[in-house]
Amino acid sequence: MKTRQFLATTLAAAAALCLAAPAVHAQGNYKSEYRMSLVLGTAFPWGKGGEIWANKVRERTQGRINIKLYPGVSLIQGDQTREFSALRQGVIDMAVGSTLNWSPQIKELNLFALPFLMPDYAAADALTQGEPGKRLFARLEKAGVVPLAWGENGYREISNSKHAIKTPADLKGLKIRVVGSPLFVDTFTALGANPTQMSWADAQPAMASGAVDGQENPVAVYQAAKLYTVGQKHMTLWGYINDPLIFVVNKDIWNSWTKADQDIVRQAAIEAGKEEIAIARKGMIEADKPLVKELATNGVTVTQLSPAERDAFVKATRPVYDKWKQQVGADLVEVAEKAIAARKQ
Ligand code: X2X
Repeated sequence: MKTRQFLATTLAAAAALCLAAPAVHAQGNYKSEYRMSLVLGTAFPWGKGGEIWANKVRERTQGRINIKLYPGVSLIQGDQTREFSALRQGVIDMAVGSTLNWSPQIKELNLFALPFLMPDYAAADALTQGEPGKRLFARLEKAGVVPLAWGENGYREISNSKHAIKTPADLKGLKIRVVGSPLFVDTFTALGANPTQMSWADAQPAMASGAVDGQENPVAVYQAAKLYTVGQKHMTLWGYINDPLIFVVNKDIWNSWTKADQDIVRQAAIEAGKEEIAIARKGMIEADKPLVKELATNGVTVTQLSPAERDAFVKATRPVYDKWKQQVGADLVEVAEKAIAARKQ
């Protein structure tokens, strides 16, 4: 009797499972793992943002959407400027990516690399959280991906192994590693430097061997990567560009999820983006800038520019700004300039 009852219950449970399983599949063809691409791993604010997103999604979907992090853009062998194409093609399922790395494919994203467009954090927020951000997300959707939220790599400051940079003349002849977009080559050429394009993976050995003299990256990246150990002893805080990050999902993957799960992934991205921005700015927005102080304890010479000194860099790069305003789209740049002028400080 007991055995029969047990058998009946087991059979009923098995039947229910058989019925339920195809229903789940019909709703969405879920993979056992989703691959998230990142340039920088969890030692950096960028990677932490990706981890926060993945954890929230895993928890809130009870593991239905299980995300694995692939830092070092390892799904595309470290070639960060190919990330956007790989995302579109489905080699990558989702990413927290830099606008700088995607700008070779989406020219409008060069907006953020226009030299000295964003004078402060409020200006960066005015772009990502305002009309320019909306337009850029629409542009990305048109390109076939699903953008969900903004994060931030940070204001990019220049370091080098030779001497303090106080004027554009100090950059003359310095070999500077830059990221993917040709806009960077124009900017550093205008400043009299000798720019060379290189992935982040190649940049660190190049600094260590002295193949390049300098680089530009946020202070948080410089610190976490310990660039003072590869000869980068001089840093100038010029804040010439801010590098936002975008939380994004491949379109086919997105469409394979239920509406409820899409909502969870989007909401988690928005929250993770906010948290990531706070992490990225930590140490830089307090009055005494603790992160900058840390540089000094690592033996780095930190150069702060007076407004007049900074202005010399703005002037020297203005022709590049004007040229690339056309490439980005004069209309979008004007919307951005207006958003910045109207920002709350
Ligand atoms: O390569 C860089 O400099 C980095 C890590 O900041 C980016 O991916 C834009």
